[in-house]
Amino acid sequence: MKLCICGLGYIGLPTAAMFASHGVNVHGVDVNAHAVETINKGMIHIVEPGLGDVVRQTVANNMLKASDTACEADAFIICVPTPFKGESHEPDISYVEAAAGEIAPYLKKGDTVILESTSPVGTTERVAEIFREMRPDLAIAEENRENESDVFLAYCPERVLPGQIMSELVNNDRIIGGINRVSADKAADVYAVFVKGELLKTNSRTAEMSKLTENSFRDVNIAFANELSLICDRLNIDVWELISLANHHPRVNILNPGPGVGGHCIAVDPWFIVSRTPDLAKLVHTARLVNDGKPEWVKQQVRNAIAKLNRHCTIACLGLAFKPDIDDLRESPSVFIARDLAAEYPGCVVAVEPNITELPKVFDGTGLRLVSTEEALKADIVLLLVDHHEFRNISPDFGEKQILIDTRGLWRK
Ligand code: SAJ
Repeated sequence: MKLCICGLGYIGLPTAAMFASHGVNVHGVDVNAHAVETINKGMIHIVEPGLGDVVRQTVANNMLKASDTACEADAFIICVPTPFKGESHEPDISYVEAAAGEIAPYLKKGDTVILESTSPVGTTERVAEIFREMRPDLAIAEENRENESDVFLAYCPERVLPGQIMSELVNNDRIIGGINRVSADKAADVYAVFVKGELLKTNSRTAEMSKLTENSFRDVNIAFANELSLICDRLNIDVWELISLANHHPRVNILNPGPGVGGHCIAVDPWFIVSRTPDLAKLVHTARLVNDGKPEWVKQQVRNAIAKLNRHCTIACLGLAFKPDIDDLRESPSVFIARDLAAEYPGCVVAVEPNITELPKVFDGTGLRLVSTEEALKADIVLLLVDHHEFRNISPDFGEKQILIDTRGLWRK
């Protein structure tokens, strides 16, 4: 089998490398010239445990090649980003449309095309439309008319957790939504090359919605925990004790409050549901607002603490990553909180982030400094934002004149 993968980022490159290490001849495509060059040298441009070795070996064996253009293949996989349109919460599927346009000239009878990018419902049907417009010589049949298909098309969302991608790619169950039934069968044959999890077949709209639903489920549940943390603070109840007690009920499993929800998935995907059905997606929408409102509430806690100490204060932010034990600072609520506090209290804010050595550009001009945990723990206000294991493994002793704001419940008294 020859495979062409469009998009060699956090999902596309590991997927390409996995296929190549299982005997598939893989041609990867990316618009980023630096990524293409790096991969063709057998190196990687992203951080993911275990990926570097597989890329090095498969490039050396000539099983994996990167390029800026697509080519003829038996199967095509699209793994390009689907960001928001500008400042809005509307999904931008233009990269998916561009990838479909790139692939279309190379399609031939019997080929299978799979879309993996997180997409609003109906995007796979839009890809089918593009193929029909550009290649009227090839039939892509609608549901129930599969015998008339020349090309097979399916949606199969990625569901891997960054940091564990190489093992989750193999072991996770996959949802495979065909534009018609035979397309789901053909796409399942492609993944059967290395996937050990179950290959669950459905139609493309259900598969698209399943990805959005999984991340919305998590967002709604985190929002419930975050809302509880606000209510408990007002009512003078320890939310962590409350949750741990309530979770003793056999059918209750409340998640953990925090400073907000970060990353590129959980804070984004629910909007793809809201934008399609704004009048119906009330709970999903409210969860987004609750989680997006949490950083502001945390900043207010700091202002209240400064008012209480009633003196010039130093503030230490512990953790900047969007979740524990990773170096990923993208869309991290902790970064927004630290940046805003540094702007509000110039020269007074320091931060500890054990997983980075340099602050990202967003802190340029804010005066915020990276310091050691030891130095940070001497600040007047210690704001714990991320439960990294480095912080978990210590039990600091705070003086009477210090205030601890623990957004993760790590060091609560
Ligand atoms: N968070 C909390 N409280 C919790 C759990 C998480 O505040 O109890 C916060 C984290 O601190 C972080 C954010 O939520 O800021 C998201 O972290 P996460 O670990 O829940 O999820 P991601 O974004 O790393 O990965 C998710 C996963 N989806 C689900 O668990 C349903 C992953 O399987 C998906 O593949 C990924 O999104 C994706 O690519 O869509």
